Amino acid sequence: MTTSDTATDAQLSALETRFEDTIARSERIEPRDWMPEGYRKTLVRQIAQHAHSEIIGMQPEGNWITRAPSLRRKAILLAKVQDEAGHGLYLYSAAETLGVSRGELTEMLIEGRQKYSSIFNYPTLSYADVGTIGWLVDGAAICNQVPLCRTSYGPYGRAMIRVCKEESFHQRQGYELLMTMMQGTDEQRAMVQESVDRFWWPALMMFGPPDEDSPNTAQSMAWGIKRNTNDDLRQRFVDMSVPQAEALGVTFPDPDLKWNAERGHHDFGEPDWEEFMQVVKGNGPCNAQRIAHRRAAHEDGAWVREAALAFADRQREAARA
Ligand code: BYC
Repeated sequence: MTTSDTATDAQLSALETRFEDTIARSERIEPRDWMPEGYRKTLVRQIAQHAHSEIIGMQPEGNWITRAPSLRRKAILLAKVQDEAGHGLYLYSAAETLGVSRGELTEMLIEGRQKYSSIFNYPTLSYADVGTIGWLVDGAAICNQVPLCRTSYGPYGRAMIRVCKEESFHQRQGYELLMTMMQGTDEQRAMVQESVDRFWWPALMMFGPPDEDSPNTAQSMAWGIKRNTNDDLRQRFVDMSVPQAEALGVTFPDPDLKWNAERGHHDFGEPDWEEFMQVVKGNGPCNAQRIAHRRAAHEDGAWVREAALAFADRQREAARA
């Protein structure tokens, strides 16, 4: 039942109470349950942004499939990029349970009316970037997404469980690739360090703006959509990554990064939030290229969608006859 149905004030207040109680008990809201319009809109925004990120995220890594250094690396990269497509599809399906279609969401993406993660607007300049994306970008994604397995909206949380399992494999393949390169030549080690230097700050920006500048966090946490704030997850990611960098033999490009025994966490420098805002507004190094590519793929696929619809119509008619 939605608010547009002719519910009396008393019925509406009973529905609201039931919704609030479900959230308070940390139980799940399911597609047919009543939900406030703001909750639905927030979920559509976040799930669509997440789905778009998975699909646009195929581009920077897909760039290297034809130039992988060995058959083994090519097979791993192909599997990973295919997994990202799958994640996009689970997420679009989760969004569809909220009354929007994948077609509408794709239109909104290519018209610039919906966002995708800032990280995918940076270029991949060497094969080491495939490893760094796996280690740091998928690592940041896991940090952000494991708590989302407990998000209050059922279809989103269930999609996240499978996504996180696959992201763990992605993270490990990235780390293993970098470890292999670090055991190679000086030139390979330099490639890894150069790649980590470029991706460290953009990876920290994936968690979103600082909490005091995050307009959505408080309400999303009250509704149990988000389980942690942007800054909490960013800190968790830094603490997790520092020992991994040490084991790998690389450094992060942050002179302020050091262990703070009192806090029991690492202190670290401030990302360039002006750069983040520019990238989110569409002015990053690859924004125009990413959207142009996505638009072309969508337009090139029009005949497939038309053929599938015509086939479905014909089958329906045959069944009727
Ligand atoms: N990039 O109030 P805030 C992956 C926007 S991983 C662009 O804190 P919220 C993958 C935000 O949308 C990446 N925009 O927002 C990995 C909002 O704008 P609007 C995808 C960003 O939603 C490897 C405004 O800034 N992961 O897919 O409470 C390979 C204010 O922010 C960013 C997810 O999407 C950003 N980094 O918190 C392949 C995870 N950060 O919409 C693929 C799910 C913020 O109000 N999403 N904005 O105009 C989330 O957890 C949350 O949406 C965020 C932001 C933590 C990202």
